[in-house]
Amino acid sequence: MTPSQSATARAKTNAADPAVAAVERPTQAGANAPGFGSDVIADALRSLDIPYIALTPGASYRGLHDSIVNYLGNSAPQMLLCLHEEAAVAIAHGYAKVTGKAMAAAVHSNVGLLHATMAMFNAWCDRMPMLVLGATGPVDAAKRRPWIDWIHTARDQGALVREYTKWDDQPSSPAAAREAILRGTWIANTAPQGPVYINFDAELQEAKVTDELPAIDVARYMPPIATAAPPDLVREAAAMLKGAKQVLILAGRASRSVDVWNTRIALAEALNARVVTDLKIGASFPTDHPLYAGAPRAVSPESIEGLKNVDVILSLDWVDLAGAMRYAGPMPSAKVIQISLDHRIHNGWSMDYQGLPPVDLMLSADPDLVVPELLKEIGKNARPHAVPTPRSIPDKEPAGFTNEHIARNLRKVLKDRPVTYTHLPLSWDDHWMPFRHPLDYVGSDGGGGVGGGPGISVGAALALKGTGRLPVAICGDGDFLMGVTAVWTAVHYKIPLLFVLANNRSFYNDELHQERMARARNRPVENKWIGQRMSDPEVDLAAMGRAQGAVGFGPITKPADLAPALEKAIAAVDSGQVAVVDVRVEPGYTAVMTQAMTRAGN
Ligand SMILES: Cc1ncc(C[n+]2csc(CCOP(=O)(O)OP(=O)(O)O)c2C)c(N)n1
Ligand SMILES: [Mg+2]
Repeated sequence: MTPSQSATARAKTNAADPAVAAVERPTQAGANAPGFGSDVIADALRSLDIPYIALTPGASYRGLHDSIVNYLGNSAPQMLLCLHEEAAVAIAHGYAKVTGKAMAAAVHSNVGLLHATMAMFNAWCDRMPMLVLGATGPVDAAKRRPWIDWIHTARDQGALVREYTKWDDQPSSPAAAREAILRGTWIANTAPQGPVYINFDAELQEAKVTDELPAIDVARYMPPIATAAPPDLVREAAAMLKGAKQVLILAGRASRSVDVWNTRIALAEALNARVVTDLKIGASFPTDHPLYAGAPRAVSPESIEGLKNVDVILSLDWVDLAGAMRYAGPMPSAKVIQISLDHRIHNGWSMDYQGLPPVDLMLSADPDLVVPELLKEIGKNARPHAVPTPRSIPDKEPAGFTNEHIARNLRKVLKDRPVTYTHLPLSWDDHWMPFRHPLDYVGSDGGGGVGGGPGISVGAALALKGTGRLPVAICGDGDFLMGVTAVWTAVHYKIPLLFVLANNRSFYNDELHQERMARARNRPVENKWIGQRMSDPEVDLAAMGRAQGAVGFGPITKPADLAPALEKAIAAVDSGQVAVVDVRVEPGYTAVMTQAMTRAGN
C-alpha cells in the first residue's frame, strides 16, 4: 500500500467517538497526495490505529500540524487541543489507563516538552504507554530563522526526558521517521509499558518528498512479545503456594481485563489467600470480598492478626515490594514469590524502581498471563474454607465535613450505577468506596506529580465514552488548580465527566509535613498553615469550571447540601456536560491517614 492509499483507504478499527469526531471538521483539501515529510509521518501515525493526538500547538511542528489537518482530514488521529502540554500528556496517560494502549500527544520544540515533562514522568512511574511527538530545528543551522528557531533548537532535546521514557529518537529522513514511529509504538505498548519520545526536525517535516516510501505491513514491525512464564517455574510457584499455611497476595499492577480479574479472585479463593491492593494503581481485586485485607495503610486490625501466619507472599507486580515488607513487620520469615517484568526498565537515574526486595522465586513474566496458569496448576478448591467476614463500609456519620462525606454521598446518589473513579485524592481511605470491577478505579498519577488528576481524568473519560460508565474524578483543590485547563478540553470535545473537588483550601498534605517538623523541633505547630493555605481569597473552583464551559456547583459548605448538588451535577453529566462540584471540606485528614503519613520513617 502506498502512503497516499494508506492515508485515505485504511480501515480503522479504533475509531474516534462520534461526538468527538464531529468537532473541528476541516474544509476538504481537494486532491491530496503525500507531498511532504510530515505527510509521511502522518501516514505512519494513521497506520497505528490511534484515534487521537492531544496537543498544544507550536511552529516547530507546523508541518505535521498541517498534515494532520489537511492531509489526514483531522481524523485517525484527530487532534485534541489542550491549553497546557502537561494536560495533553496527562490525557494520553488517562486514556492508556483505561485501554492499556498508547495514545499520541504532540508538544512544541523544547519549551512545550519542558511543560510536558512532569506528566511524562507520571506516566513513566505509572508504567503507562504513550507516543509523545516533538519537534526541533531546523537542525541545519543555515536554515534557521533568526532568534526563535535558535532558542527552540537544542543539541539533544531527548535528553530532557530520556531518563523517564523507554526510548527516544530524532530521525533524519521520512523513512527513518516512519520506522521511529513504528518502533516507538511497539516499545511503548510492550510490557513493562511506558512513554516514548520522537523528535522531528522542522526541516524534515517541511521538505518535499521526492520518492514514495515502499509499502510495508506495519504489523510485522510490531511483533507481539511473549511475556508468559516458563511452565516449570509456574509449577514451582504453584507447589510453594499449595504447601503454604497462609498465603498473602499483593495484587499490584494489572490490566483492566475482567477475565483476569475473575481468575485472580478464583486463585485467591483456591488458596484461601488474603489479598491486599494499592490505591496508587487501578483496582485489582474486589475490595468487599471476604478475602480482601485492605490497602496497606488501611489494613484493619483483624486483618493484621490474620497476616501474622503468612508464610508465602505472592507479589503480582506490586509497586513497592521492599517497602511493603518493611512495613509488614509480622511476617519477616515468609517466602516471597515475585511475578513482574518491571526490572526490565529500571535505570540509574530514577529511583522509582523502589527498594530491592528479598525474593525466593522470581517469575520474570506478566502476572496477568501467569495467574490463569497458576490457577490451572493449583485447581479450584473443592472444599469450602473458613473465610473471614467481609469488611464493612463504615456507616457512622463522620464528624465535621470531610472527604468521607464525599464518599458517603456519592454512594448514596450513585447506588449500584457503574462508575469509574478516574482519580482519588491522596487522603482517600480505601474503606469508603468498594471496587468490584477492574474499571471501577484506574489508579493514581503514578509519579506523585500534583496537577495530573484533571488531565488523567479527561483522558480516562474519553476512553470510557460509550461504555455506560460514569467517570468521576475526585481531586484535591491543589491538584485541580494545577491542571484546571483540562476542563476546557473536556467541554470542547464533548467528553462528559464529573469533577468532585475535595477543596480544603490548602496544599494540606504539606501542612502535615510542617506539623511534623514543628513537633520534631519543638516549634509552634499552629504555624503549619503558612505558605500552604489558599485562602484570602478562597478560589471559586466552581467558577473556574464555569469559565471553561462546565456546569459549576457550590461552594458546598454543609454535608446536607452535598447529595442534592451531586444529583444535579450527575444529571448534567448524563446530559453530556462536564460538571464541577466545589466541596469545601475542612482542612485535615482522617486519623488513619495522618498516622500513616506521620509514622516513623515517613
Ligand atoms: C508538582 C508537585 N508539586 C508539589 C508537590 C508536593 N505536594 C504533595 S501533596 C501536595 C498537596 C496537594 O494539594 P491538594 O491536591 O489540595 O490535596 P490535599 O493535600 O490538600 O489533600 C503537594 C503540594 C507534588 N507532589 N507535586
Ligand atoms: Mg487541598
